[in-house]
Amino acid sequence: MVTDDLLLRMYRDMVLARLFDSTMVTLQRTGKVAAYTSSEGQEAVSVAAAYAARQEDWIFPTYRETGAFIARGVPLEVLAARQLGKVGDPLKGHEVLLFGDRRYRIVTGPGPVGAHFPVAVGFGLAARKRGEDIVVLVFFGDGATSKGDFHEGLNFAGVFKAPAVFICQNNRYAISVPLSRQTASETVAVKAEAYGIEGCVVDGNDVVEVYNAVSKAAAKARSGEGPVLIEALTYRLAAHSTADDPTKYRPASEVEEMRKNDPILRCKNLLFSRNILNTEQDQKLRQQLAELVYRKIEETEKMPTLPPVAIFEDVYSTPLWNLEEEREEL
Ligand SMILES: Cc1ncc(C[n+]2csc(CCOP(=O)(O)OP(=O)(O)O)c2C)c(N)n1
Repeated sequence: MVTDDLLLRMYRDMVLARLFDSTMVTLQRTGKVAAYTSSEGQEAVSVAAAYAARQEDWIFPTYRETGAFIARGVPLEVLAARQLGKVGDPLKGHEVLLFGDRRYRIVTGPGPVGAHFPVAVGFGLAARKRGEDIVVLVFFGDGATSKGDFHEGLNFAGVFKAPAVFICQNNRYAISVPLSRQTASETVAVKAEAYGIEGCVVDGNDVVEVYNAVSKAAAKARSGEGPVLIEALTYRLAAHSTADDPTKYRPASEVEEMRKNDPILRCKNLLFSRNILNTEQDQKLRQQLAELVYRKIEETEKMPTLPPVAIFEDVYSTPLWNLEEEREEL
C-alpha cells in the first residue's frame, strides 16, 4: 500500500537521484569524474524496488541504480566520493561505474554485464541455509538477458526456490542494440516460464505499480514459494554513458516522445491530484534538493584524494606476491 507519505518520499528520492546523476554527468565533462552512467528516466524502478524491499534485504545493482542507493539511505557524500576518487569511497577507487557498500547491503555490480545472476542466487540460498530471513533484489537490463549467466541464474533459482526477485529494467536498448535485436521472445517476462518461475510485466515508469509488484514478489520469495521475474518497461532518456552518443542510433523524436512518460513527471502529477503537493511546495522541494546536492559535492571535493596504493587494497584477502611487488614499486 503506497501511503501519501511513502509516495512523497519516493518522489523526493527520484528527484534527488536525477539531480545527482545530472551533476555527475556535468562533472565528467569538466574532467573531475572519469565516466558516468545516468539513470535518467529509470528512477521509478530503482527507488520503488528499494522501498518495497526490507532494509535487511540485499541489493545486487547494475550501474543504473542511483535511485536504489538513495532510497536505501546511502549518503550523497559517499556516492560522490565514489565518483570523485575521495577517501570516503567504499570501493577505494576500484571500478569506475559501479557502486557497492556492505554497510547498506549493496553488493558491487558486475563489470561483465549479467555476471551477478549466479552470485546473487547463491548468496540468497546461502543466507537461507544460515536461517537468515532475507531476499535478494537482482537488477539488470534487457541486454543482460542474452548472457548465459541470466539463464543459469534463473534456472538454479527456479529449481531451489531461491529468495530472489529479478528486476529487469527494460529500457529498450543495450547501448545501441535495440530490444528487437536482443530477443525474439514476445517479452522478457515470458522467459520465466522456461524456468518454472513467475514472470510479470509492469509499467516501470509508474512508481506505485513497481512498488506493488516488488512488494508482492518479495513476499512470495521470502515465504519460500520461489523467485519472481519482473519486467519493468521503461526508457533510458540519457545516453548509455558519458562515452556514448545516442543520436547515432535513435531518433531525437523518440526521446522527446518518451519524455512525456517521464516517471518523475507522472509521480508529480499523482501527488498533485492527491493534493499531497502543490506547485509552490514542489519548487521549494526541488530547490532544497538542488542545494543539498551542491553542498554535498562541494564538501566531498574538499576531502583528501585516495592515495594510489589504495588500488591494491580489498582485492585479495591474502595479497598475491606479484601484487605485493607492484605495491612496493609504486
Ligand atoms: C559481457 C559484457 N559484454 C559487453 C559489455 C559492454 N557493455 C557494458 S553495458 C552494455 C549494455 C548493457 O545493456 P543492458 O543490459 O540492457 O543495460 P542498460 O545499459 O540498458 O541499462 C554493454 C554491451 C560488458 N560490460 N560486459
